[in-house]
Amino acid sequence: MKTSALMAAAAAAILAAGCRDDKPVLHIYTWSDYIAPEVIQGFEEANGCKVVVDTFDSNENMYAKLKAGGSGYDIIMPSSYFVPLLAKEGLIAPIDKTKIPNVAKNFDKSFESQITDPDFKFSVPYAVTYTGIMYAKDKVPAGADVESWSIFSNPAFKGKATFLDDIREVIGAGLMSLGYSLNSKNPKEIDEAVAQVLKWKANVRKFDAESYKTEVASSATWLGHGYSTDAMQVIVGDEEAGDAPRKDIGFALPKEGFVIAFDEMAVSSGAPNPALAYAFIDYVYDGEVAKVNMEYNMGPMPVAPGIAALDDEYRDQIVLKPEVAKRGQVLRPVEDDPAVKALYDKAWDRIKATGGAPDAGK
Ligand code: N2P
Repeated sequence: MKTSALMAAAAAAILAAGCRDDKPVLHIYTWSDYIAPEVIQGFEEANGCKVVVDTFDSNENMYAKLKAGGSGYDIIMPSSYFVPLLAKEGLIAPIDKTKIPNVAKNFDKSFESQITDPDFKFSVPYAVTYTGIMYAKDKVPAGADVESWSIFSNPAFKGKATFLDDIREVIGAGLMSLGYSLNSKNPKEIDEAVAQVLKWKANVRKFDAESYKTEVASSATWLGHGYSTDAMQVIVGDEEAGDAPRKDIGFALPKEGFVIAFDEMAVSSGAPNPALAYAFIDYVYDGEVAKVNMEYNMGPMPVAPGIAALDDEYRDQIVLKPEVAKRGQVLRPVEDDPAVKALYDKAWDRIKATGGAPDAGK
């Protein structure tokens, strides 16, 4: 081979290996541990691009960052209930449905009642999480009911419990434990929910929405208010990463009610690369891609052929049984009503400022 041919071959090899540094970039702003690495890699290879993932731990923190002008994101993954606020404030752009044929083809309509924007005007549903209680099985005292929010006031868990650092999740748990709607706008009910959470807070070490999963796994804490996906990822383990299944960890969805929260994919109004954003949304609605993604994420995506393709052992862990699902309540928007938002903000300030177990975070 002549030198020039050699160099051309080397250049071709570099291109094929994805080593060009002038590749287009897709910036995604999402929750932690929420997209399978294989899915990211598959998308990069199919589109000759690079994907950069940045994470947030609550809708409020995501919103604050976007408001402060910290964008450069193409895709943002707010919870469904938070989409109307982002749309109202012009932070996300209307969806061009002509660019995402897989969505119309593969969307599983049985999820329609759980989302806020069933016409996909501003967002396309990504995956659903259920909020419950992740726990270390051997630390639950005999007779204690871990399928009830009241476990948070059991003195056996003093300093060993954490709450999500999330206003709607925490106040919602208080509301549901009292038999009220998760989406209550009633000041008296919200007040009672605060009192309930403050009772639990005597045991609570900190508010945290990301590290609790490894803390329960390592016994640093024993009870974590948390997301089904996080807990199931730990319980099922990750063979490839060398993480064995954890039979000693459980996840319970309280009988008084639990949160059903869809997270969505929205295209940022200032998206540097909207074409790649649409390509990604369409890609994750492919049945085979969705299957791989769900078996990593451990939460259902509303992608009918993906759900149909799940391996049986995973389907049982990912798709809720109807008798369990009916105890859940769908998180709905209250944030777009300024008076109700103020009520929740005040309640949250009181929760954060009062009491807590030793070294409880404020
Ligand atoms: C974190 C998942 C968060 C989902 N891994 C919030 N609905």
